[in-house]
Amino acid sequence: MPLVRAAIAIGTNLGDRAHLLHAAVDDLAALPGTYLLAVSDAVETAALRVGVVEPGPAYLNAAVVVSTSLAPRELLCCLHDIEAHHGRDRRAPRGSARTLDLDLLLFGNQIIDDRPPHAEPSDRGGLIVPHPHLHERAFMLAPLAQIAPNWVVPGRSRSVAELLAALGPAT
Ligand code: A4P
Ligand code: MG
Repeated sequence: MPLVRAAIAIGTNLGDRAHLLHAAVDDLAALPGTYLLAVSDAVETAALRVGVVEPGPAYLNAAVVVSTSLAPRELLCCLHDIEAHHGRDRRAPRGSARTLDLDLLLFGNQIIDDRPPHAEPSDRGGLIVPHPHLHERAFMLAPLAQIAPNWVVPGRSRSVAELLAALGPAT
């Protein structure tokens, strides 16, 4: 596989957040065929409510850009392995506090949707890239804009910095 640039979001709001964030960056850098290109600052953000669970403690969020020879699905599996290694409990309801959440935001200029046919947008499983909420979440866009402001988000024809600027102040 040729090297492709990929953007990954890190979120943590349970446990030793700063340690978890740094450990996740180290683990990403150690993935096979993967090279760390840039890491954003960690930003503290109020928990955004997702699903039916009440928002928990504040998050530390960050973004990382890597160059990788992994295929998108392989990379997602690696992200899940890193989450599990750091105590992520996947049985918890969606939106629950989590030690570590690693989301694949962008993979080159690719648009990917490998969910099974007839899946609802809210169904778990499968891979969707660009991440379906990237364009509307400041906690994803702001760290990524620090390190990759000019990356044009496929399907939206706007850069990360432009999408961030278009968000209202309440997001
Ligand atoms: N999946 C599909 N596409 C992707 C992708 N591009 N990247 C699938 C990662 N995963 C992807 O994710 C659910 C399923 O999405 C996976 O099985 C994968 O195959 P998950 O990580 O298992 O579950 P989750 O994180 O609880 O659900 P989800 O939908 O990722 O939750 P959200 O919407 O990401 O909410 N507030 C602040 N301030 N900062 C945060 O980081 N995060 C959340 C998590 C809520 N509020 C937050 C933050
Ligand atoms: Mg996730």
